[in-house]
Amino acid sequence: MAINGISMGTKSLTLFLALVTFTCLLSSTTVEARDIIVGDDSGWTLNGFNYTAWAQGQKFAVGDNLVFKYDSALHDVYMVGGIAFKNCSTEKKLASFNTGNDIVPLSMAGNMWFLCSVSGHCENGMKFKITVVAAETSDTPTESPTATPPTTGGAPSLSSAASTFILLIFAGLAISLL
Ligand SMILES: [Cu+2]
Repeated sequence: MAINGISMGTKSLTLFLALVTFTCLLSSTTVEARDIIVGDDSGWTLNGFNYTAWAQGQKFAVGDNLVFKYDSALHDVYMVGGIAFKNCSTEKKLASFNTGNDIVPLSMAGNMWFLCSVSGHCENGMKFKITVVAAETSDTPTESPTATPPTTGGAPSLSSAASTFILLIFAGLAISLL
């Protein structure tokens, strides 16, 4: 009787630990911030690199960092709005950087536009738009022309619902074994 009780307790404990481990794995794999180097090995430069195509081939999520690597004597980085972007205008900049190794955190979902303010550089390709999606989603970004950052409600609640579901399965399993 006593031995039986101990073995049952151990079984429950094992299940509990398995549940905790699983939950930790679940949360650690879904949130993974990355440093995305603009232009990959080319960096941020005026050499005919197609930044528009580059940006379209990337996935940008909240929590990632955009890293601009360039010669600060030759280029800079301006963050602008959609209309300014079209016109290569820097009059209404939202932010600007010029260290040559600029790290721009992608802190919210929505569109972001970047360009180089040096005369002629934007017109010659040093510009690109990105669409930042909420973390933990693998959906394709919505093509909204205006920057209307969606609230980050959908994905995390879906993930937590999944965790709850898994928790319930484990709980049911533990009870059935008792
Ligand atoms: Cu430039």
